[in-house]
Order: sequence, then structure tokens, then C-alpha cells
Amino acid sequence: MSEVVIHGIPGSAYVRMPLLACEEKGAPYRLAAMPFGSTQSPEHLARQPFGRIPTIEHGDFRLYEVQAILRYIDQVFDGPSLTPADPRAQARMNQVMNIMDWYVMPSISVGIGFNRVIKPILGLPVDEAAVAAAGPQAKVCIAALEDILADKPYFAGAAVSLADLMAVSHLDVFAETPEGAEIMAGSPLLAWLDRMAERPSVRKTAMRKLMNLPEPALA
Ligand SMILES: N[C@@H](CCC(=O)N[C@@H](CS)C(=O)NCC(=O)O)C(=O)O
Repeated sequence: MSEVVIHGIPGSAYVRMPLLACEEKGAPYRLAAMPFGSTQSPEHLARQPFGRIPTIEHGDFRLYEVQAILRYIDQVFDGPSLTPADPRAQARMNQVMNIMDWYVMPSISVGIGFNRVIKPILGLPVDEAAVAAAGPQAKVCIAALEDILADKPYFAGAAVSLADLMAVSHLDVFAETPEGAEIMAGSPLLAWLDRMAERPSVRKTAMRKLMNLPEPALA
């Protein structure tokens, strides 16, 4: 089967998600790297009218919106299924994927992760007011995710699913921030993050690896 071409900015949480899916499926793919700040270019708007990343091409098929992309990659490639067959487990996966888009993205990633981790890398000023404003919603997100994870190894059960791929892309950067460390102190999500960090797909697509940056020194 032909390779998946993934358009996006290396290091972006949402661009990491299809990379993770291709790695987990063993699917051939290529990251067509876009420069920082290019999401509103005419060339990209022709691919994605809302100016968001990622988008993919697979042969003559073009697709944007990450949940659609993840489900497509899971369905068209061989390799372990990233969607549980059981309807309730699948509903749990879908629930977590929507929590990522609606609540985790604006608070944990845009409000805190982008300001505390990505902006300093890019030499941009941190918006402390945005960080503070995101805190209460970030706490609700973490509590909800802890509740759903409960004593399962992964969000939808015994096996990694698309929900885990979305979640690790948001939460591993958040865990680096002082706010993330405080909100997740003692959380079972830390053991889940450790489990995810052992996966070759997660190591290979780490934000700094894609940005060709050294990993931060351990505290
Ligand atoms: N609903 C979109 C959200 C994707 C998204 O917001 N991606 C961020 C990057 S992590 C983005 O495109 N931000 C705008 C920009 O970087 O200019 C999807 O599912 O693909």
C-alpha cells in the first residue's frame, strides 16, 4: 500500500498523532514538514481551509481532522487494531478522543503546554495569564481522565487504542510543566505515561526528537 504523507509542523501535538498511528500499525509514512507559522499560507489553506494541522494524503485521497485521520489509518492498514471491538470499550475510546479535542487541547496544551514548553523553545514570551486561566479546566481534565483510566492499563482497556495516542501527545508535554507536575502529582496517569513512554512509537515521535532538540536533563 502507498505511503501516507502527513503535512504538519514537527513537534506539534496533533501532527504527532498520525505519526504514532502509522508507527503502531507499521504503515509506511512520510512527514512533509511545514515551517513554523505556515498554517495560514495559501498552499496549506488549499489542503485545510481552517488552517490547522495535520492533513494527510494517501494516494489520491486527502483528509484533514485528526480523529478522521486516525480512524482511517487504523482501518486501511494491517497491524494491531487500535480500536477495541467491544462497543463499550470503543465508546470509552471515543469519549477520551473527544475529551482531548474539546477540553484537553484548549487548557492543557494551548493554555499550559504551549506557553510553558513550546514558546520558550521558540523564543516567544510566555502568557502567564493564559497559563493561570487554564489551570482549573486542566484539573477537571486530569480528574476525568483518572476516572476513565481507573485500574485499566490503557484508556479503552487492556490494549493501546487511538485514545492513548491522542492522550500521550497532549499529556507528556504537560507533565514537564510545573502546573502539570503539581496537578498530576500521585496520579495513576503517571504510570500510564511511563507505560506509553516505553513504546517505540512514542519514543520515535517525541516532540524534541522531531524538532531535533536535546531532551531536557532529568530533575
Ligand atoms: N480539529 C483539528 C485540530 C488540530 C489543531 O488544532 N492543530 C494545531 C496544532 S497542534 C494547529 O493547527 N494550530 C494552528 C497553528 O499552528 O497555526 C484536528 O483535529 O485536526
